[in-house]
Parts: sequence; C-alpha cells; structure tokens
Amino acid sequence: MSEELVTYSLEGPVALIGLNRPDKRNAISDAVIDALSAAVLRAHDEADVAVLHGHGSNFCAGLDLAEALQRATGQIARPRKRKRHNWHVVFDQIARGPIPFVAALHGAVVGGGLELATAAHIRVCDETAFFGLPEGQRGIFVGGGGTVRIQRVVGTTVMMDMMLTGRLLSPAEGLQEHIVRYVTPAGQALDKARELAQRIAKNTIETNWKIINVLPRINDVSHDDGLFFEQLNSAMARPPEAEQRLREFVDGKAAPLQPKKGS
Ligand code: 1HE
Repeated sequence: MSEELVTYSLEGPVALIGLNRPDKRNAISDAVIDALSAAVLRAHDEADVAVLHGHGSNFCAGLDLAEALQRATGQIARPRKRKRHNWHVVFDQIARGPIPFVAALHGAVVGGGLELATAAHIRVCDETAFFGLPEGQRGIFVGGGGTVRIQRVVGTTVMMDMMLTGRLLSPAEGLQEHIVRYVTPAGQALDKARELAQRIAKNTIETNWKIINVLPRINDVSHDDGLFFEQLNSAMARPPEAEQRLREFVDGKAAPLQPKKGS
C-alpha cells in the first residue's frame, strides 16, 4: 500500500485511517482506492474500531476528475472484463466488514467523498464541513454506492434535490438530514471521532459486528423477515464475554449508563 496516499496508525484498539492527498483535496484516484482498501483490511485484522479522516483542509473532494477525464478520453484503457466496481468493493469492506467505522469530516465532503463517508457507521463533522453531490454539474453520476447508501441516509427527496440543484448542505443541515450525528467546533471532529471510537471499542466485538451487519440488512427487508432475522441473531450462541457482562450487571459491578446522582 502507498503510505503517502493513505496514512494508518493504531491507538490501542482503534485504527486511524487518513486520506492523505491534501494538494488534490483528497480526491479519490485508483491508487487512493487501492491504498484505502489495504488500510481497511489491515484495520480489520488489527483493530476493533476504525476512524476515517482526511488530512489537510478537506475530508474528500470525491472522484479524481483528472483521472476520470483520462478514462473518458481513452488515455486510460477500459478494462477488458467487467469486474465489480472497485469503489463498491472497498466501501462495502468498510460498511459490511467486521468492525465499526467512525468518519471525521471537515471541509469538502462531496460526491464520492460523501459516498465514502456514508459507508462509515457514525459520522462526526466540524463547523467547516459542507456536503454536496456535484455529479450533475460534472456530467457524470454517482458510482460509489451513493444511490443505495446516501439515498437511505437522507431519503429520496433530499438526494434528488442535492443532485439536481447541486445545493451544498451546511453542518446544521447535515445534522437535520442524518448525514452526521455530531457537529463540533472547527478542527475538533477527529478528536470527537476518536473519543466515540474508543467508547465503541468497549462493546464486545460480536455485538458490534451484529449492529453494523444486521441492522442495515434488516432495514432492507420486510417487517416479518426483519423480526425473523432479529430472532435468529439474538438467539445465536453468545460469546463468553456476554455471560461475564451480564453477571457484572447482576452483581452490581457494571458501570452505570449515567453517573449516579450526587456522584
Ligand atoms: C481535484 C479535485 C477532484 C480538487 N479531482 N483534482 N468532485 C467535485 O466536483 C469537487 C471538485 N473540487 C472542488 O470543487 C474544489 O476543489 C473544492 C471545493 C473541493 C476545494 O476547493 P479549493 O479552492 O480549496 O481547491 P481547488 O483550488 O479547487 O483545488 C486544488 C487542487 O486540487 C487543484 O489542483 P491543482 O493541480 O490545480 O493545484 C484541483 O484541480 C485539485 N482537485 N478536487 C481532481 N475532485 C464514483 S462516482 C463519484 C463522482 C464524484 O465524486 S463527482 C464529484 C467530484
């Protein structure tokens, strides 16, 4: 993997994965996708939770338009065979893998950058963030799973408006449309994401896996099938940590959900 294009480090159980092409506003080229995939797969092995962020003044300006132009003009040859789109593969590695991802967003979160952000399970932004889908202005279409993922997050009405008009959403609108769950002062999104990731890492690995893999699938099926899948999952053999955690609660040794009054 190219260490320049995507940075990787471990903070205990949390992997930090940073898009690192700030001079091009972290635009996603084929080389960036390969480096991102390598970092994500490494985090699957080494970490219990990962944080995605961008170096420089933006999270990500989306598809590398210079490379897209080279592809459109035949300067980059078309592949002979139709393989699964590499963005779909990598964003699914994030969204449907073994560990939760928290995205820390700032500056431009546009086009493929928003598609990448919505592959994460929780999103935090700072006050500098803006969200957009400028594909219409560029004569192209979303291709990184946005029709599926972004549409499920913000709904058809909002996505249609963003795509047709090119309207940019502010952090407050991002919060309103469920793109983000947390907004921080400028420069603090990464710290907040790290804090959330450390907290998520305290859950059992098995429950985290169920939350990120079962919930989105149940969202896609009927009411009856959803309840059936839920029962299957809740009846799955529980790992030893579950018994230990249940016992801690019953014995009064579990940390309280909220600090006790007066303490
Ligand atoms: C890029 C890209 C890029 C910047 N591909 N090179 N995405 C877009 O339509 C967004 C395009 N970018 C922008 O609108 C602006 O760059 C930003 C609002 C993100 C940032 O503005 P600013 O003033 O800080 O930077 P800049 O001066 O516009 O760009 C700095 C450099 O980054 C410049 O290169 P330089 O060599 O002239 O210095 C830009 O060309 C370069 N750059 N963005 C390539 N995206 C699978 S489908 C997904 C479809 C999409 O993602 S569509 C959305 C594409």
